[in-house]
Amino acid sequence: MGFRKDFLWGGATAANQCEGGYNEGGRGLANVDVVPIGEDRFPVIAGKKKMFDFDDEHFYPAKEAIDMYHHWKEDIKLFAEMGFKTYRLSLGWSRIFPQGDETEPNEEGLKFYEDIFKECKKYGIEPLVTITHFDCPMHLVEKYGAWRSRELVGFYENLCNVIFNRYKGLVKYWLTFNEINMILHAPFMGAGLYFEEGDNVEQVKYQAAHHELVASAIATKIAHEVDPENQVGCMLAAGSYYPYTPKPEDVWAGRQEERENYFFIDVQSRGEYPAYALKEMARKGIKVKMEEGDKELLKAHTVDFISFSYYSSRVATTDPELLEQTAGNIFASVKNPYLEASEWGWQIDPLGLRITMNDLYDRYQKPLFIVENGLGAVDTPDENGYVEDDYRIDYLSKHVEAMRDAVDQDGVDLLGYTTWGCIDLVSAGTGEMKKRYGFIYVDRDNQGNGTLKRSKKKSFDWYKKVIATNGEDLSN
Ligand code: P53
Repeated sequence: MGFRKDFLWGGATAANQCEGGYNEGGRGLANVDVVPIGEDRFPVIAGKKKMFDFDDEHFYPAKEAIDMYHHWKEDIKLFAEMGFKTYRLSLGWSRIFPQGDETEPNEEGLKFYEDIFKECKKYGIEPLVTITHFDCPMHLVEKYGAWRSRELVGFYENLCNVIFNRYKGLVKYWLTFNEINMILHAPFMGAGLYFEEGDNVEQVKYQAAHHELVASAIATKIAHEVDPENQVGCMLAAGSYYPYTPKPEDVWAGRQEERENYFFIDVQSRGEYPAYALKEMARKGIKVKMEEGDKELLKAHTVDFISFSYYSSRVATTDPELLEQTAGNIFASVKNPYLEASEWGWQIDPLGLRITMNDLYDRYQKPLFIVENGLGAVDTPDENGYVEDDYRIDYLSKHVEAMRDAVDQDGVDLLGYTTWGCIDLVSAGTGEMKKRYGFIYVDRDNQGNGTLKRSKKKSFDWYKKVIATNGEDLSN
């Protein structure tokens, strides 16, 4: 009983939210650099706000972030001390291809990640690598319109050829696109997309999504060719929908919301556009342009496992305007009256994780990997940087328990669990430092002040014990 013997316990980060060093080592500028702190950080609306560079009025947290660019050795040592079996990180595309469309990669960027992977191996930590976590070189955004252009597929393919060959033997677990469904909800952050006046926004989004899906299949193909040991996963921003009432219309509304997200995973895991998506696109007049061979490619190179992030369940209804909404601009949904919420209004639902796991496992019958889960909270450190974060321990222990139930009681095949932001980092949704997820506190505030000193929170020792007992002892 319990988790598999080789269960991959660990933590997760993303390059743009922790590395900093935005102009070091020959790195090029990326979409994720030029979004300032604030709820309204993404220029989504046509013609409104277009941020292609820095300005003097705003603070850009990704520039320095928590400066992992210079602290990675110390940080990995702390992960090892907790007993991490895996560490999920992402590659900064513009470190390896500063412009994105070069033929030759930037050696300094490649070497940076190679050193990190070697350091992980030293401690027996298996790297889990997200090839792109929301980032796209700014040059590709400006010159090609990012993923709206088919040419991005080729540039991504170049990146994949380089990294799979270079990191062969060092990295085995790969994720192609972080939260691939985010392209619909936050297109600039998710895929570097922006819209001009007169654009058919839905058309552009689904065309870009198609390019990402093809790129993902190509990545899977190359990964398997270069090293049959490679395991490639898709990555979904998950969280099942509950109908607000038993009214059939509410149930139906939930089904439709889920399909919008499942669409991506259906293609990546089953290898074809699902019937409901084809019908929906036809109804909306969306015509996805495919090239010869695309369909065969998608069919032949499906993913090995399904990874996802889970923070909350969601609620669907036919008349959302009559009901209170949750906070958070990206995945706001109707408020569930039975659930508590975090300080940022994200509703807390451990059983929802078990439900989500069952939904995904029933649908795809492939191993699952939970690659993000956690509580964003305000931490108040004492003079030594120690944080008594019982609220975080409470959140995580309940979620681990629910995931254990999914494994033990329901028979879900789960490869591993990496908590989000195992070390405090910049929030993707708001750009704040104040919204912390870590077991490790980082002395830095929203304005960029602080010593960047790392210190252990109470949850550090808690997680260490959870890992040591393979999830048996969750007590605080
Ligand atoms: P933050 C929204 C909803 C679900 C997942 O989010 C999300 C978002 C983006 O805000 O993104 C993932 O930092 C993402 C991470 C992100 C994390 O969730 O807004 O993969 O990059 O940091 C948590 O609290």
